[in-house]
Amino acid sequence: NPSDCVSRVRPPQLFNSQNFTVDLRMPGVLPTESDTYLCLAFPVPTSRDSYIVDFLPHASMDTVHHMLLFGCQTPVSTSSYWDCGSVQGTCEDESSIMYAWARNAPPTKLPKDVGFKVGRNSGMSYFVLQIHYGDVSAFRDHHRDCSGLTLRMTLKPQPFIAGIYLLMSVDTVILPGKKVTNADVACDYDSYQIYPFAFRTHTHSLGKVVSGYRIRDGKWSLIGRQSPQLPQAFYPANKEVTVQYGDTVAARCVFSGEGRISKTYIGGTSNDEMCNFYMMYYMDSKHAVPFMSCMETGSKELFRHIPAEANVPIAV
Ligand code: IYT
Ligand code: CU
Ligand code: CU
Repeated sequence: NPSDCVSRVRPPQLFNSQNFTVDLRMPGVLPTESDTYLCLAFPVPTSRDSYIVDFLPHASMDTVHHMLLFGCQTPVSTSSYWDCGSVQGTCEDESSIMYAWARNAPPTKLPKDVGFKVGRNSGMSYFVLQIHYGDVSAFRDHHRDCSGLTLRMTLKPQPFIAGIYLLMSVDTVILPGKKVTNADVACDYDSYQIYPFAFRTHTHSLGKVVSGYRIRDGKWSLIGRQSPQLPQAFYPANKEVTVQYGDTVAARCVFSGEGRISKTYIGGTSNDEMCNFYMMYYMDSKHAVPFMSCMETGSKELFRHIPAEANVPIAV
């Protein structure tokens, strides 16, 4: 029933309730080609500060390969939905990822008392949902899809604010046929303490393993390590490892150039590569920073001390 597919804000059940839900659903789409990426923009329904406290995915298991939720100021389009597979993408300005659902991976839950802060005053005016339809053979019957995400939200200020720290390589070059190329990224951390609780890795097909660390007094502590060939969801991070002023955060992606006949660069297409390590953290709301990133190449000297596990490919 297509009328079930329309995006809507469900008003509070009670007049004075601070809680509400937002449904981000594809409006009954029929992708015709495999590996179609469709995006949907939805204005944050209030100008007041509000908080996402839970995510409820609705995805057709036989067709949806992954879903990503972004927050931003200016989406590429505000029409009901658009093809966001090519370079045009999701947002005109900086976007920040807030949620990932991937087939065959357990979805992330936010810890208690933690919320993503959104609202037209906090620089997050739009939600953009990206859905990757993988195998579209299930659409041969011409049924329409309303996959998406329900956000549980509240106006009640949360003690802790969720955020994302993205480490990414911008200059890696992978030589054809070369068995091992490391992309090393590291930055000094100079903000208030963060508590990483989930991490996500992203490369394209040449990535073998991606690991993220905190370095304190020369000691490397693992935040998370995963194969980017497994579903690219947020996985639980090592909760013992927090990051504070004076620490260094570092990530290594291991690539193989086998099977390529020319150099592979960082870029947006599937013939290019990416090296991303995302940390999802929470932070005291008093001095919350919702998005941070690191794009500096890690020094040889620093990475001489990286634990050996970072070089061990994960079998998939
Ligand atoms: C060049 C690159 O590595 N791009 C990544 C990381 C990235 C994410 C965001 C870069 C920027 C962003 O605003 I959000 I600038 C990249 O595109 N990663 C993809 C998605 O676009 C999020 C991924 O699946 O991690
Ligand atoms: Cu996908
Ligand atoms: Cu990519």
